[in-house]
Order: sequence, then C-alpha cells, then structure tokens
Amino acid sequence: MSELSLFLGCVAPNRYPGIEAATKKAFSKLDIELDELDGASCCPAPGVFKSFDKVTWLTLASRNLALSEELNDDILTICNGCYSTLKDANDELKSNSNLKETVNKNLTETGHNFKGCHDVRHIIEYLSQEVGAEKIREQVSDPLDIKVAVHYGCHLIQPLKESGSELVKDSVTFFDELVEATGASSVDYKDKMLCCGAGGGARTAILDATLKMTDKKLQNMKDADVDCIVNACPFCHLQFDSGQKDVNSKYHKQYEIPVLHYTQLLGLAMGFSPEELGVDMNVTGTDSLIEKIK
Ligand code: 9S8
Ligand code: 9S8
Ligand code: COM
Repeated sequence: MSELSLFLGCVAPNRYPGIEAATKKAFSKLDIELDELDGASCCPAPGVFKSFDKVTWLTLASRNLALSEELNDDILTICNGCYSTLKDANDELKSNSNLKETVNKNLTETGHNFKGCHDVRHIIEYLSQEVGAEKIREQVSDPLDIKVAVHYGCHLIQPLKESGSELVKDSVTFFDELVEATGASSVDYKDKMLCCGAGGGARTAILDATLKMTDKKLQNMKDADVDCIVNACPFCHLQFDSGQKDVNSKYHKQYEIPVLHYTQLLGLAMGFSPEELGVDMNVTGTDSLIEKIK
C-alpha cells in the first residue's frame, strides 16, 4: 500500500492546531507513518474556488496533488472540504486528458507536474477501510463513557457517493463505528445528515444565515442529550465551536456542547491529555467534558 502524506488545509493550522497534533499522535499510536507535505497551499476550498473558475481550481489542487505524488504517497485529508476538492480534482484529471494537459501547462512555471498515479483519502474513510474499528479498539487504553452526536458533514458523504463507495451504499454508519470504538456511544438525533451551515463559503459571506442552520442542529443535538459533538472537518468544527458562541448571543441560547474532531476523541481514548490534543483551545468550554472523562 502507498504511504501517506498529511494534507492540513487552512482551518486546522490557523484556528485549531490541536487537530494536527491529535492526528499525528493517534497515527503514531496506530503505527502509521505520515509524511509532511511541505509547500502545500489551500486545497483550494470547494465551495469557494470551484464556483468561480474551474481550471484555476483544478490547477491549484493539482499542485498539491503533485507535491504528494513526488513523495510517492497517497494524500490524507483531515477535512471534508479538502477531501471534496482533492478527490474530485484527482478523479477528474485522471479521466480527462485534455484538462490534465491544460492544468500541467499552467503548472510548468511552478516546476511541478501532475501525473494522476495516486489516491486521495479522508481520514475517517481511511481508518474505516484500512485500519478498521477492531484495530482501533485495541489501541484504546481509556475507554470514553460519553454520549456523542456524530456530524458527518456534506463533503464527506458526497465524494464517497460519487465514487460508488460501499461505505455509503445502504445505511451510513462507518463514522459512528469508529466513534464507538473509543468506548463512546453514538446517539441518534434529528436531521443528523444536515449541513452544519458553514459550507459553500457561506460562513464568510452570510454568517447570520449559517447560524440559523447551526442553531437547528445544536438544538437537535441538545434534545438528544449528548456530551459532545464529534466531527471530521475543521470547518464544521469551527462552525459548531465558535459558531455556538455566536448562536448563543444572537438567539439568546445557552448551548454549552463541547466539540471534538475525531482525532481528538481518539487521542483522549488512547490516553493523551486534553492539553496535548488542544481540546482546551476550543471557544466553547470543554471543562465539563474534561471533568466527565477524568
Ligand atoms: S483548505 Fe483552504 S479553506 Fe480549507 S480547511 Fe478544508 S477546505 Fe481545503
Ligand atoms: S457541512 Fe455542509 S458543507 Fe460542510 S463539510 Fe465541513 S463545513 Fe460543515
Ligand atoms: C466546506 C468547505 S468543508 S466550503 O466552504 O464548501 O468550501
């Protein structure tokens, strides 16, 4: 199997560096090597660049893909949006030689060349298919006795559907299974597959409209009486964590639901401290959660 290079995207390094730390710690416990992807840029964000100019979007994406190809690696994303862009761009360029030629012409001045010889993996899809819940359970030293609202997010499901993946054929449970491997229970809640509100570049353009959707999801999660929200996308993470504070002040709500990226949940179950995983860096208080898992 190909080795992996870690694609960070923008939101994790800039807003939630704990997600990067948690990913590296959890993968080293699982004994999976991750190469650094020096020089990587924004994926670029699917809901933003792709809507403006397709060739520019593909060119920027192909540069990131080429960097990973040069290491002879598949590329691993920790973000749904990055997965959507990199996977769609990779698939499209592999199957359309005219587009590939255009993009490679644009790439010449960067000194890179896209070949189309590797795959794009999302961390949840990868863990589910290549590692499996059973192996993950074996690395859990501190099983978590908590109730979790799993948020899949749009750009995890859509690319899998488009590529005809087995993971999304019937009922979709692959993420819940990985969450339950940490000892936590994944609690069902209304409109689980709904968008967090932020995607499609909406968070930047029309924050107020996105908060309405976030409020709806938060209320459904609260009604299910969960201890925390678990996501696999730093952008969803940002919307649920930082957006929760905005929802509280805008709609006079008192939500206090901690938010974890899956790698942070896994890291806690593997015995790493909340500080090592950046769990204490959230805007929405994680004190209650930290107290609960002690
Ligand atoms: S990179 Fe730039 S804005 Fe972001 S985090 Fe995920 S999607 Fe790709
Ligand atoms: S959900 Fe709808 S478009 Fe997305 S993946 Fe992340 S941000 Fe939240
Ligand atoms: C969502 C990314 S994860 S974008 O806002 O749709 O580009």
